[in-house]
Amino acid sequence: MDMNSKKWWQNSVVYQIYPRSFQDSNGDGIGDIQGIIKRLDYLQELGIDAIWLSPVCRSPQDDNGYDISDYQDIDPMFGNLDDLEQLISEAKKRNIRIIMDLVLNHSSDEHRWFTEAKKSKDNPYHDYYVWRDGEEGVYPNDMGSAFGGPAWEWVPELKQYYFHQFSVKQPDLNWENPKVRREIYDMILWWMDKGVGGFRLDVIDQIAKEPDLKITNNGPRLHEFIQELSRETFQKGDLITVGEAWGADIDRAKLYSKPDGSEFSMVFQFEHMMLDQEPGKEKWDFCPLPFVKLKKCLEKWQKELHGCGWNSLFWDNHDLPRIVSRWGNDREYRVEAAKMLATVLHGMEGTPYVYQGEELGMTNVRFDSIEQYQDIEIRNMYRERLEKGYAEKDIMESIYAKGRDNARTPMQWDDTENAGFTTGTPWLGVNPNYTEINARSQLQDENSVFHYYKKLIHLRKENSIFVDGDFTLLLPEDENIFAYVREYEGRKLLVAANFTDKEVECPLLKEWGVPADEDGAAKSRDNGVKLLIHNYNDLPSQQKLRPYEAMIWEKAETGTEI
Ligand code: TEU
Ligand code: CA
Repeated sequence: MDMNSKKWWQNSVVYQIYPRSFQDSNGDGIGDIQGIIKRLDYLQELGIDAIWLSPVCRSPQDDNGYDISDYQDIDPMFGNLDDLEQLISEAKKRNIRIIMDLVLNHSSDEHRWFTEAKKSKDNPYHDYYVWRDGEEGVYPNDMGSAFGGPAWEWVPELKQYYFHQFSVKQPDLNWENPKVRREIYDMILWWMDKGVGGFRLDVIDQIAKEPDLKITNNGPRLHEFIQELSRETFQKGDLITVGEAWGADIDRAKLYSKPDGSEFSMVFQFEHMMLDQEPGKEKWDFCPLPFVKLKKCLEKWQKELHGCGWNSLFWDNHDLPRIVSRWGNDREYRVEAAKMLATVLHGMEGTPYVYQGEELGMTNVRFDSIEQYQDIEIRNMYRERLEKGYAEKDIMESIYAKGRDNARTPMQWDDTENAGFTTGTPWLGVNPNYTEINARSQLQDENSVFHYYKKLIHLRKENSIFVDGDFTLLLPEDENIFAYVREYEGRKLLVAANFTDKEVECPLLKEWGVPADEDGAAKSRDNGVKLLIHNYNDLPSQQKLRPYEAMIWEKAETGTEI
């Protein structure tokens, strides 16, 4: 992608906030918008450019806000529209844009469209949703919901079923109906008028569902709908738009992120995120990370989208376990591993996303009892697997490894009660390790994970090679080292990282030209090669990588200054 066609979001870093767990301002134990406003200086310090806000619209909270009952009002638990407008303007003062989370595949069953739709088959809102005639107990087909149980719910008054890919309280919207699409477009334009800087589109690849053909994502009219959505709304502004697409492959991602802006800026694809689950099984049936496969998967996405699309770069979000526990080390090497994972991710081409607490190296949690978990997905899975005869111990281990509440424990601000998140009782338990892992201690420690993220984010801004460079994977078959080169206009970056808790030989460093003195200690700068960032507090070796050691070197063509 050449410089002049670059969009602002290609050189941006986005921070995701899960509002209910970020900062409570009124002591009810639930994070809110005024709490976010209080923390904007912290985010400005980190250096991020936009905030993706998980849903704050009115919702009965069956799926923590991903079940919206009013797309144009704020749920009182988070505040009100004035608070949101204040957030938009306060963030703007700090050159931070606000990205709203749009849940367009389904609404809440408490949305007025659905309460109307349920009244009768000829209600004007009835076909805003997906209905099938039938008889009680005989489902239209055997499709299941992502949260367990059938995807069909019986409404006796209508002698019909409605379709829901997620919870019973999340009826799927019927995108075949042009009235639905028009209402959605008008709502989006209304948000654009309020000055939002972009949108994240929840399970957007599921909107063209075809239940009779058992199609959930990647339906036949998907790109037709998305291109109309983009034309009618996003293209009328200068926005970042990112679609969540669990079913995306390279060809679709090229359509989704086409540089002409005909669909989105980019998508979240999840191929790398599904590598540590048994093939063909659920995420709860986890297996060790196939490291070489991870490298080749990321290499594929880097090379295939270079110059003809755009990647999102993420390890974490509100649905995923925390990466330092998942693929790093959350014990003796937690700090090194958190920094290493950040280095590998932020060195690639694409827009990086930092999930709240990831910049602190926050970890997964292990609550003693299922009662302490709040997530509908966890609770349904626990009940279903217990009924199927799974051992409770194994069920809990699956929850510890892959449960979404791992990412939803309250943000750890300091070592006071409840980590400074709330003066009340937190809606979900605080991870007990907040006394060691918290923002206040890390802001004061220049070697903290926070300051390392701050340096990484700054580095990307200062060096266009991060945005425009191509990608070459090195040591593809190596089981320990993730190394790659970025190249642009005669400059090269070497990213080298040890993904293990063992010290490993790495002759690549010397071969690539890392300078060293006579006893093999690398020099941070010599003959056109410079160390840009390193996650240990001393100089690296030219020969080996210590546990979770990571670094980025820069090399200019001979004769050009570095
Ligand atoms: O997630 C889509 C989705 O499919 C995930 O829930 C995924 O199936 C699951 O997390 C795998 O563990 C989006 C939102 O990010 C999620 O929070 C919502 O629950 C879901 O859609 C329904 O809106
Ligand atoms: Ca609150």
